Amino acid sequence: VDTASLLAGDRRALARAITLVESTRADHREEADALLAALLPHTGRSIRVGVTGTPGVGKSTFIEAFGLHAIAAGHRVAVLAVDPSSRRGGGAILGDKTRMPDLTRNDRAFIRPSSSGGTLGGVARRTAEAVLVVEAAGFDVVLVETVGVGQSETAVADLTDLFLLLLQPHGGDELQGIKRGVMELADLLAVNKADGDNLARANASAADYSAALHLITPPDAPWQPPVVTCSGLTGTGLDEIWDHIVRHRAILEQAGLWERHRQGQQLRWMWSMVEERLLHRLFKVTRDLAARLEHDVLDGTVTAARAAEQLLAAFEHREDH
Ligand SMILES: Nc1nc2c(ncn2[C@@H]2O[C@H](COP(=O)(O)OP(=O)(O)OP(=O)(O)O)[C@@H](O)[C@H]2O)c(=O)[nH]1
Ligand SMILES: [Mg+2]
Repeated sequence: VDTASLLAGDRRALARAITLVESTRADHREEADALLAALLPHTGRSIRVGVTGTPGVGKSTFIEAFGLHAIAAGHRVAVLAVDPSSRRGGGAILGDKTRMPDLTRNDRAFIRPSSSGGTLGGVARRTAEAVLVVEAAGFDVVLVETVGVGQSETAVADLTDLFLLLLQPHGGDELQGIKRGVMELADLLAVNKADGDNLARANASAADYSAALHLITPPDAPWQPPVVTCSGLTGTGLDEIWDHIVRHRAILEQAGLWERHRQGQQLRWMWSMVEERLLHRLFKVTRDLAARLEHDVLDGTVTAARAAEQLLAAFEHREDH
């Protein structure tokens, strides 16, 4: 990959760079690490927004409308995705590009489907690196979409500055099976599809979510997550969402929390990579012993603690030689 072309915003260099950081081949990994090190001084200047919500809530429609909105305001927008269930050739969140036709065509936008294969941690790490690459290529708004399944929300919250939860207008008084944990991660909640016949329901839902949120947000937190209504279809509320994103950044910067938040994310990434690689190496050198010990623990002939100790001892012994 030609670093100069990438920094100049060349799309082919950009696509190639992302393919490189997504590769699981060992020789590619080395090349990717070198590239990322070279790009590092040119990264970090975007606003990173995570977008989640249950299937059908309107994420793709929203992201297209919001992306175009940001572009009209002078920004360059990259859309990435974390979807641990995606497979190459189908099923990916952004796999069907026609679902964001106008954004796809726009030369101030870059859309990349979720990388596939491996663990959620692996997919998320590759996306985190893709964020750095698009930033180096000059994109200053990065939207990371995720499906509302598994732990992918936590992973995306950990690689973005602000986490936006899209909600359905609901009918009765039930809060639509939204997991409390996901609400706790959200910095901004938007009841989507606030248009046409849905308008009254959307407003009522926003009031309900707002009340529920008051119960879980510490009253002294510098940022109180707002609940708004919007429509990806008509564009209602997109301005307000952008204003909240800007205000969120200003407030966190004032409180000295903006950089600290990103630094905390970097440290968690570092340790999660250490964990992943250490475990990988441990399995490699202790495979037979590990299988035997698992068996013994299941049989009840060795305690879990003993087995763990033996595994680590065997690992350390092998590493020393
Ligand atoms: N009324 C209304 N309908 C919408 C809006 N946004 C999306 N829809 C409709 O809702 C359906 C799902 O929209 P998508 O944007 O594909 O939703 P999604 O959350 O990306 O769905 P998945 O990718 O399947 O999880 C489509 O039929 C859209 O036309 C909106 O703002 N208002
Ligand atoms: Mg979608």
